[in-house]
Amino acid sequence: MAIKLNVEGMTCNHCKMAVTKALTELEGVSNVEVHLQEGTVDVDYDETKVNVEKLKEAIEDQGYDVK
Ligand code: 9UX
Repeated sequence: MAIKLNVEGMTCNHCKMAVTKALTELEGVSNVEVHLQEGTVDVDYDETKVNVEKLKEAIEDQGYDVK
């Protein structure tokens, strides 16, 4: 499963690393691509192991808003 999330507040490379790490650590997430200029995050995940709500929580826990 692949999803593109709109994430507010990611502006520098540290933001990118924080979001990438938080998502990658979730079981079932296989790939994460943060696009700073677009304010988007592409996530590939196994929908039998994780869901969109969990992905959003992981991003929000890092201090960013998911639209
Ligand atoms: Mo960079 Mo991101 O100084 O919240 S860590 S903007």
